[in-house]
Amino acid sequence: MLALDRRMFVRSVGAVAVLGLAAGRLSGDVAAQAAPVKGPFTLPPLPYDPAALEPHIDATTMGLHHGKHHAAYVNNLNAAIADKPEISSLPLEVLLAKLKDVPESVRTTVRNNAGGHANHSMFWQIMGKPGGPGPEGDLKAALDRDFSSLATLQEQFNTMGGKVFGSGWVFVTVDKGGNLALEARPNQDTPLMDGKRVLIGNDVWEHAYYLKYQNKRADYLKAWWSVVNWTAVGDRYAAATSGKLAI
Ligand code: MN3
Repeated sequence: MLALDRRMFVRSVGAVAVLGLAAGRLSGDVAAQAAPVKGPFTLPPLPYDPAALEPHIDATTMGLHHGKHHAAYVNNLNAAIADKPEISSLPLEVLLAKLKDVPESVRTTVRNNAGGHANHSMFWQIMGKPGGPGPEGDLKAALDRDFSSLATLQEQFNTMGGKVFGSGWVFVTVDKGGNLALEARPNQDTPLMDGKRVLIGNDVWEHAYYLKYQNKRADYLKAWWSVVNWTAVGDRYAAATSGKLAI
């Protein structure tokens, strides 16, 4: 190869590598995603069109978030437990509550990916087309009792979400008595790891909002409330108080 050709070759390979990197960044942290693995866990379908949450959450973000990020958590979880029959038949919420019993060689992988699977499965369910009804009935009474008002909860929730350093989630948990509490967790950790139940949670990883909101996480946190499906949240509240809420 002549020196000039080699330079051209190196430059074009470099350009391809840069393009590949850019594409990988655009689709998030899933550039190295493995081929699909058969396993007990499956990606639940998005219960609405990816554009349904516009203009608050854009269709591109939703498509990548569900079809790439969540899919990768499911796939990685299935891969991690493929040869671990002692844990592969456990329901997701049990697996997360019993992480200390998971073989150490895969414990961190299970924690991250089972957590990611549970968190996102909850997340899609509690959102929907903007403009639906607000909290009603027992749920509204619990919000007013434990946070004095929905507006106060939103303010405290957004403040907590803004303080998550790096990637994580902010949650409202619910116990069997219907009591609500706020907490934040790093990475894909979830209150399910402590046997608690989640009423709602918001994803403050940059992949959840960066295409539309860039560094303005506070704007995303504020806008997110417009797509909370309070009917679905009310159903989760009823399930939690009757001991039937799994994840
Ligand atoms: Mn996410």
